[in-house]
Amino acid sequence: MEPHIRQILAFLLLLACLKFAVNGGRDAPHPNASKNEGAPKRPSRSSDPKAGRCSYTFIVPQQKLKGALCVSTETGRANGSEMADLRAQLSNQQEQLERLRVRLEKDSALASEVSVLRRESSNMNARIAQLYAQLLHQIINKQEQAVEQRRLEELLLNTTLQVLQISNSYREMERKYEDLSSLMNNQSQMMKQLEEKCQISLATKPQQIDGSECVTRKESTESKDEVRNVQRDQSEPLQPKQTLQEIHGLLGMATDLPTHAPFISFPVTKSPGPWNDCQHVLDSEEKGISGIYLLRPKNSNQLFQVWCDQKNAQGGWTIIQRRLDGSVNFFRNWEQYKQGFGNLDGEYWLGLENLYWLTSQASYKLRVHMEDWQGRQVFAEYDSFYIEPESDWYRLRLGSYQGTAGDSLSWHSNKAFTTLDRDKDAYAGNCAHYQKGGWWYHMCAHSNLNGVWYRGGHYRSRYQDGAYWAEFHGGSYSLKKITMMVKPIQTTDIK
Ligand SMILES: [Ca+2]
Repeated sequence: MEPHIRQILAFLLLLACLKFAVNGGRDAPHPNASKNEGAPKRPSRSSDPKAGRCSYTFIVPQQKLKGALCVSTETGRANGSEMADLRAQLSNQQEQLERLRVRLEKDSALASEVSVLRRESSNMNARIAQLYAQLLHQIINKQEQAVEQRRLEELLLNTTLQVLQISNSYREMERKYEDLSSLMNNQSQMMKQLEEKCQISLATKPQQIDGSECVTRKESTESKDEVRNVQRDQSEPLQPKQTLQEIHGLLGMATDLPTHAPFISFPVTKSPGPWNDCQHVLDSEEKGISGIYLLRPKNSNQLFQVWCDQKNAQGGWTIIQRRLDGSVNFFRNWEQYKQGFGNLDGEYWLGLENLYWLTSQASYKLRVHMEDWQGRQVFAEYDSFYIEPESDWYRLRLGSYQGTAGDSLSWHSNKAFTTLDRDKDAYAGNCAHYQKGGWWYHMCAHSNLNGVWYRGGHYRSRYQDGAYWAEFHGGSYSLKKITMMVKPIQTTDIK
């Protein structure tokens, strides 16, 4: 038992004793009561003159009692100092009780604070759970972003690899181009050496030269024709006084040259010519053989070479323009379109001046043969075709259309020829600048057969500058093969 509780119990016992003492034992039962009634009875408050002696015994714990313990009421009354002590103790006990009560109140305040803290703790837990969920969400997002970033990195890597491959291919093509250029230069030098040898042999042994080798300068000067030769693309112009017959002879001597050279090819005919046109050749003993022939239109001094097509559409066709591999640049000036350019066995433009003289000697028809990148072939034929002289800017005159390609040239009939440096079209600007070619532009073109040769057909460009025929695949489709050819109108053509 706690000491203070024991003290309290002792105090209460003492207090009861004191009360008894103060009452003077008046409440004590009469000694004879048990004899009279035989049962205990609550003592009455009547005063007893015989009272004054202690008739109760108090047992105080933790004390060894010896005999009866008597408390004299008189003694209690007389002992005031003890009362004072008891009051002081009572006061102390009350103060202790008061302190206990205060402490108890403090404890209850602490309990309420603990409760508040518990609620706050619960709120904090909820908040922490919410933050944890947010953090988890952010982590998941970051993982997704990391996956996306890895995917983009892989894409970038693949693109870089492709660029490198393209770059390597480009370098390889450049190297091949350089090889071919050097081969071409070597063969040009070889040709020059052969020409010099021929001239020396002509000077020393003119009597031994026959038609199969060098044609004598005497024969060449007799013709007094200025040769208008279709020059090889990006090659040096030939000497103007050197006749084509001389070249034929030189080529005859040059049979030991490498035959696989891609840029060099020579006339396949042995016919000396000159012929009026390819129909003239067809009507002669050379019929049926397509190749390069020497022409000189009637009533002209114009001497030039062309490719004769003796196979397609009954033959007799003089090729005036051809596209097939994009090897020749057709974005040229007026003078080059006038004189002609390209390779006779490949892509070339005959030249407006040659074309003028050619179509002046008779009535000609024009046939345009085209092939797309899927191998589909079509043609457009005009039953009349000629051009005006240079004084009228080689104006186009065209007859009626027939064919399978659709008519994309009649719109250009009666229009002057336009190049980058000579604007004769009806458009405010220069159509040749936008279409990147030379043509009988109007405002500007339904056909642009001298435009840029784009590989693959459909092309992307700022302007419609491909080699197109609008009625066949439209203006955004660059054709694969194009041939423009003329042939004199024969009596069988007239219906
Ligand atoms: Ca113009």
